[in-house]
Amino acid sequence: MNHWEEFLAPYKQAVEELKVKLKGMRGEYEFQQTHSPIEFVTGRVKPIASILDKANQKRIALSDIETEMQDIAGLRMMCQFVEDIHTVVERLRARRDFKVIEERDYVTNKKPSGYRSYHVVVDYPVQTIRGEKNILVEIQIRTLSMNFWATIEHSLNYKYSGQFPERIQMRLQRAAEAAFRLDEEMSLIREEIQEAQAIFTNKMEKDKRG
Ligand code: 0O2
Repeated sequence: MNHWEEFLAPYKQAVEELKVKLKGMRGEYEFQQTHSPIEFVTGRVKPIASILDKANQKRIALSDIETEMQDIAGLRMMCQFVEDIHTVVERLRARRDFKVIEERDYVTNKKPSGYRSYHVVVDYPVQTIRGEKNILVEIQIRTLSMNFWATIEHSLNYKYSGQFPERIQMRLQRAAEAAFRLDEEMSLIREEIQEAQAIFTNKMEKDKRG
């Protein structure tokens, strides 16, 4: 095992465990046949090249990345409605298997790029053969529409290394505003949508039972 593999092993474990746990939250809502504030959950360990890039950009010494880089282990929780984001954050704060140590609300305070999302940094204890190891994990909570925008912007960022031509920059700003308005519109008809989804789920359950 090389140095990086050994260093990243507990981060991989944390991501795998948290994917199971956070997907489990969604499962619980499904059992209760109530609206789930969680649509889906993804997770990843930051690739080594991205860790090195970020350390370089932010002038973080390699010996400090464990404490200074909070998103080596990252989870994303996607929600249908902006209101769901706040429900999810409350559930995360109430959990006993990790401790929320920092929150960044880019939903209310969007970034200059137009990025919106709610970031929660948690201190998660991983059990290893050498004892407990505490890992920082960043959980990003966002709506489907925020996720759509961020995914597209992230790919473009990769292509242009953050130096967008003015035309693309303007389009991205407009797309961010459109995504924001889409969330607002959906929130206004949230109750109707949730009622329709409940009717649909009940029908599927009845059909399954025959
Ligand atoms: P990747 O590839 O997703 O891992 P800073 O970079 O200083 O603004 P900091 O302290 O790193 O902030 O933490 P922050 O802002 O809470 O979270 C950084 C992560 O949030 C990024 O990780 C992205 O995942 C996401 N993010 C933040 N701003 C933007 C943005 O403008 N556009 C998109 N698409 N995502 C964003 P990485 O390491 O940049 O990338």
